[in-house]
Amino acid sequence: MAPSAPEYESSLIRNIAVMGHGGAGKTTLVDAMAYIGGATRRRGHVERGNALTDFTPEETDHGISINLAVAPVPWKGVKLNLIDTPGFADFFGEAKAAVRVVDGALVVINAQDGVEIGTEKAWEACEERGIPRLVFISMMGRENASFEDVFQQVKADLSSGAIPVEVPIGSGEEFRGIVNLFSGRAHMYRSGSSKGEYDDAEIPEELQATVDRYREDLIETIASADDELLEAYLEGEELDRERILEVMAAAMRRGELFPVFCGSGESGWGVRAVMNKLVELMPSPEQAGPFLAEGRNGDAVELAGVDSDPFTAMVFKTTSEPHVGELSYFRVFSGTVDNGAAVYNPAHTTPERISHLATPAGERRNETPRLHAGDIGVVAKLKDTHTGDTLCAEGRRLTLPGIEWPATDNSVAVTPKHRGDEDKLATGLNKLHEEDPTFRSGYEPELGQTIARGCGELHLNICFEKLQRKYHVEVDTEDPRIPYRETLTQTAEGQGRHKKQTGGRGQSGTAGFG
Ligand SMILES: Nc1nc2c(ncn2[C@@H]2O[C@H](COP(=O)(O)OP(=O)(O)O)[C@@H](O)[C@H]2O)c(=O)[nH]1
Ligand SMILES: [Mg+2]
Repeated sequence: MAPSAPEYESSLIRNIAVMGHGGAGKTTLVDAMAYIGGATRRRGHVERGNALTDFTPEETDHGISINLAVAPVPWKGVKLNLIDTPGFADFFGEAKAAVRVVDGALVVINAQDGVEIGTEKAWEACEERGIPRLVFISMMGRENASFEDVFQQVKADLSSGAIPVEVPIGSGEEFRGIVNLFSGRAHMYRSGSSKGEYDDAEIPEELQATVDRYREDLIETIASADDELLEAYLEGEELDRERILEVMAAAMRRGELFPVFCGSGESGWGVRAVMNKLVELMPSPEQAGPFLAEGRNGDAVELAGVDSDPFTAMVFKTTSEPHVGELSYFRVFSGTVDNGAAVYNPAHTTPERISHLATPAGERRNETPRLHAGDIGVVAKLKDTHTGDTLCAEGRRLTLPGIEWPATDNSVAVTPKHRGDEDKLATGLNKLHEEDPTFRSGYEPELGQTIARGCGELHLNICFEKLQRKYHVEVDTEDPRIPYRETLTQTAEGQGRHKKQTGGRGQSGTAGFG
């Protein structure tokens, strides 16, 4: 366990999921933010297997994010709790879990490929929760990168409320700076800089017309979100920066405006500006609330995201590793929790103890004596608490709405490769489900097979890799058998009686799944 982490008051916390299509540059961007914010001492790289939020052996082997992971980044006195999520459909359950516990999202889009299926799915998941979103068009330094094209796609495919607050200076190899439309100044990045350092400059002449057009759009859009501001704008008054930000944040919370940024996670260019705006525009836990919970008798209870309300927290991820044991990652929705506290799990009517309370940072855990409302923590060795469960104060039993998992529509039959491994297989399969609720398995008597279900072939294969690494069982897979249905007419003795068909298609496949 690493050294202790500083405590952050609720008003100084922003919980943000980093979402988007696989390969959009999310993990790289999170690593850049952690490095620039001083949370880490060296830059990590996805390909080198040392990015802060891609650390499991399966992730470093495949070079992609498979699990959600938390990166706390201190910036301007605030803590950005970033949750990096995988973008591939196979691991969408992780993105859904992250979206359940954050108050805003940073949607990353690669400037080469634009809006992809994973971008749309991520956007939809945010829409369902009604959380504010900020869009980052990354990889501006790549060949064929186009801010304008991608912005038009965002407007057409995601939301007409998308509005650039920056424009890039050059793209591809020519990408060298960004114009901030609020300040009307250019940031020219220093080549070779590792933390996105820039020189302040005038807007390049050839870009002035474009900047004017975007700037007018931006100011008009913001002004139309607020009557008073609109009036001031129409009367030609200079608009106050603080007031603009306030109006913009409110419009974002209403789901009307989505500011668009650009840059490169790899070089760190444009990353500081995004961090500034996450601090300024994303809601604190209190602003994001109230949160709905269910009381002991099914009554609806509103909880403010503040320390003075009763303690509630949601477990959004469970992992277990050899030598570490089980770890439960949770977000405090209301109240506070102290290390050593006795809490309660209403779903399993079990008391639990918070021991070794910590905040997660990639695979590290930093011990902390207390967490305030809104913060994200991790605790070891809970007795009977699972992903999606609520933890609350013993005296005040409250349950938060759980996590909506994506459908698991891929299935395969499994048998242990080595004789005698049947018990190990059963235990391992259960453990996999514990860590990943979108992986399910069970013996299906109708088929005479043990069936594993997941969100895709890659998902299932990676689950079997984990099974081998952590639980030392290798499996052979085959197609599930087609269920035999007794529909033949009995012809013997000329009886000709139809047997009643049992087990509809929909029911047969789900037997034995919890
Ligand atoms: N040129 C360039 N490559 C990038 C940038 N950001 C990420 N990459 C690379 O693109 C690939 C996918 O990035 P990653 O961060 O894993 O994307 P994720 O799947 O969204 O997390 C990796 O090989 C990164 O090194 C960038 O800003 N510029
Ligand atoms: Mg990733």
